[in-house]
Amino acid sequence: MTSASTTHNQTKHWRELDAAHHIHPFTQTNLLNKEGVRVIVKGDGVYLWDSEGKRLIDGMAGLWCVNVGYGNKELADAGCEALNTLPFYNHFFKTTNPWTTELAAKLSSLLPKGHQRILFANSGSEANDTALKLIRYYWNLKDRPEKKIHLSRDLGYHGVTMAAASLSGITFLHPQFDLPLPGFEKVPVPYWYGAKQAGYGDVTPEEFGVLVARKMEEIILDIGPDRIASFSAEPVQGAGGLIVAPDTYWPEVVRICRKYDILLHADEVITGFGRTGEWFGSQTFKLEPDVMTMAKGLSSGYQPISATSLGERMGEVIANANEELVHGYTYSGHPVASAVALKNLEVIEREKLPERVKTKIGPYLQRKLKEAFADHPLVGEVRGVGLLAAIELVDDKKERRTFPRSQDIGTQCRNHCFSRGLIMRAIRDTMVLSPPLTITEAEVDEMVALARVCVDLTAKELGKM
Ligand code: PXG
Repeated sequence: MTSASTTHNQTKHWRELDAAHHIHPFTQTNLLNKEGVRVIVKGDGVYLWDSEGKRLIDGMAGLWCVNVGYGNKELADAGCEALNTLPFYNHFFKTTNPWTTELAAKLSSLLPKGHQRILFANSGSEANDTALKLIRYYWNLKDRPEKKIHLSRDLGYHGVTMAAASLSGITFLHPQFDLPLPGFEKVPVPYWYGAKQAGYGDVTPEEFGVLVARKMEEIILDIGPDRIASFSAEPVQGAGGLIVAPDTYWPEVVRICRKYDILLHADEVITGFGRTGEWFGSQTFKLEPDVMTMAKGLSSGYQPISATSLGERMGEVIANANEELVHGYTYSGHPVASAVALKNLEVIEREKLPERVKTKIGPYLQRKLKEAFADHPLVGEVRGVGLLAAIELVDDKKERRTFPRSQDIGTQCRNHCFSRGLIMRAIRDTMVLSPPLTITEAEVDEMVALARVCVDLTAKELGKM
């Protein structure tokens, strides 16, 4: 048998097993099983290989997380060393381990001022659940039990547990599960490109930023500020469509939170660890959050680990409470995940990846994308910050009008990408890139050239080119 047919038979075998036994996240199982799943077998740098030997350039760093790129031996070795030394022990019984304590201290040194107390969990959703519980606990300890409502934004994504999904403003996350839970309220999204279509009129981004913040304030006054516990937001909205707020938005929102004594929760699950050109998106956008949540880039995705950090205000109250904190997971501060995350932070720091994103490769990607898609008939806007970028495919550029959802142009474009060897995420009709922070200029060139080919193919199918 030739090796090509061997690999083909292996692929077939894995597809059959997967179809029979594996239910995938965010996937229509019966459709996927008919089509057959793609088996990813290897990663190196910014590239992945599937079981048929096809190479893909991963423009999404996995799921916005492989910040140091695939195949980093230092991270693998750090994980192996912990696995061989202490594969598990917990933190429940007055115990800790060297890797988790070192990680907590290292992370504290990198976080914004005041964030000196950290809790660990395993996923972004869990970190957000933890943040919400601690926000409630904080107000209970402060004798303000009426402060219970959690505000967040339309099109926000905060995960899938009962509370994190309730906090999310992507509404399709809710109906299958009778969510959101009571006590979760939404405020508008600072999505300027969609403002005209959403009925805000022909406003400038600066005007729009203030307008959206004012709407938030109106909602707060309607509910009653005394009932509102917190406002949760991603510094840049990721899964909601890579939405970068206009410059006028954050200063207003921060002011409003302070004015009404609403705790500010920055969900840094995507924006953390160099992605926006600083260690944290909160620094890029000057948020000064009371609580922060992190996952993904904390370990560059090499191990499941997440963290919730408390600013001084919450940290002091919670750490000095005269009772047990009734919260924690079996795997909170897992030694192997902690060892890998600790090494990951060392690598990001030593390689100066946030600085590289801010001064070199981030501006390079943004410039190359703008050049490649300037005046493209299908592209309404190229936007982004650091190594987060979006190419918005639109029906009518002048009116800033999108295609009807039923046409699903984004998926059409994404299919071209996969078959040409590029992984680019489609969020509605917005094509998104979030590559490893280690990507080279030559690899950016390759990625942008492929993206152009695939958007051209989509435009031709639509008769726009
Ligand atoms: N907050 C943010 C901002 C996220 O982006 C989560 C929380 C939840 O993390 P976990 O680890 O529980 O998944 C996320 C996750 C996508 C996509 O397709 C994005 C995420 C997860 C899966 C898919 O864009 N973000």
